[in-house]
Amino acid sequence: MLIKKPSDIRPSEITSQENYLNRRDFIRAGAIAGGALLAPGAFGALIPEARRAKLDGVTESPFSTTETPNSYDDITTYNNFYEFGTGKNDPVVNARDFKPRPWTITVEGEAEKTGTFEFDDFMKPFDLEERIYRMRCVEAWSMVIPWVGISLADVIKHVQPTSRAKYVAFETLNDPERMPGVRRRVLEWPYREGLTIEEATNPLPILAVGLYGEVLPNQNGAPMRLVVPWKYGFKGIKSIVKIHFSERRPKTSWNMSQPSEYGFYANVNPEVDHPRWSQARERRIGASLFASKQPTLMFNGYGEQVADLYKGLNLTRNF
Ligand SMILES: Nc1nc2c(c(=O)[nH]1)N[C@H]1C(S)=C(S)[C@@H](COP(=O)(O)O)O[C@H]1N2
Ligand SMILES: [Mo]
Repeated sequence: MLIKKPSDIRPSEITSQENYLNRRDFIRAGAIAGGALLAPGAFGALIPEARRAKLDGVTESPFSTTETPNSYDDITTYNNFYEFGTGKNDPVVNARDFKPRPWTITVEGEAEKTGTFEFDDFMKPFDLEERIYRMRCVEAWSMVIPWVGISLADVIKHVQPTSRAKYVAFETLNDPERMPGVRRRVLEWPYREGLTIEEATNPLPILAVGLYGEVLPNQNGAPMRLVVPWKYGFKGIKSIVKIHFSERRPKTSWNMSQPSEYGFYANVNPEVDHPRWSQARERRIGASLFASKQPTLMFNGYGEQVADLYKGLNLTRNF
């Protein structure tokens, strides 16, 4: 079993959830007593700025995998983030001095609560959860990552898409001053990604703001990036500045760049090969050099949660 169902949650996890809730009640009571001492919004997610700062009030998610996470070092030194260079070891070096503040998130298109929000204000209504998810890159390697994030479905519910919203699109910051990689046209900037509204409101996707209980490192997409665990890693767009709701399918970066190799859906599927290599097996980063590749699971092992989204869809044609 790879994913815990709510019925499998260990008592220790329930206890920690209860402690957390008690703690929140406590903070609430203190806030009433202490009045103006607490900033407005102190009940919601507060993301500190400092590098590697601890995140407060994080609950454990029942959606986590029970697999052992990769090391902090693996997760933060072997990255894809073309805005900071195309080599796996480039982002950790080139994003070191990137400042993910001040930061705004623009919500636009087919939704009721559109506008441009300071990052802190954007985060306030939501709860922070740790979710340990498997990530499978299209390059046939994988990692297990203890993200901290907010539920994308919660965000979408909050901004109230109109009935015309069939897709949600995301864009990364496009700033050649702060991101040396965008001075080269290796992709058409800004980096773009998108999901159907059904995919985006599934309980699994998160907007991650942390890693190993700490603030998200720049090279992993600070201050906020998408994580969609049943899709190839390139759907997990980093350093998001825009969320757009639309009736029509949005353009996505890798599909624009090489449409025959990268589709819109990008669901992890061991049966549909990349045109230049097999997708049947994966190499777990950090495993012994002598370890053999492991078989890749349909939907990265999240089929029980997401297979219904694609009923009747030809997954070979819609790759
Ligand atoms: N803006 C942006 N987001 C991006 C990328 C990128 O180059 N630019 N690379 C993607 C790819 S291919 C992968 S595998 C994951 C890697 O995430 P990680 O470095 O946090 O492991 O980020 C995705 N998000
Ligand atoms: Mo990737």
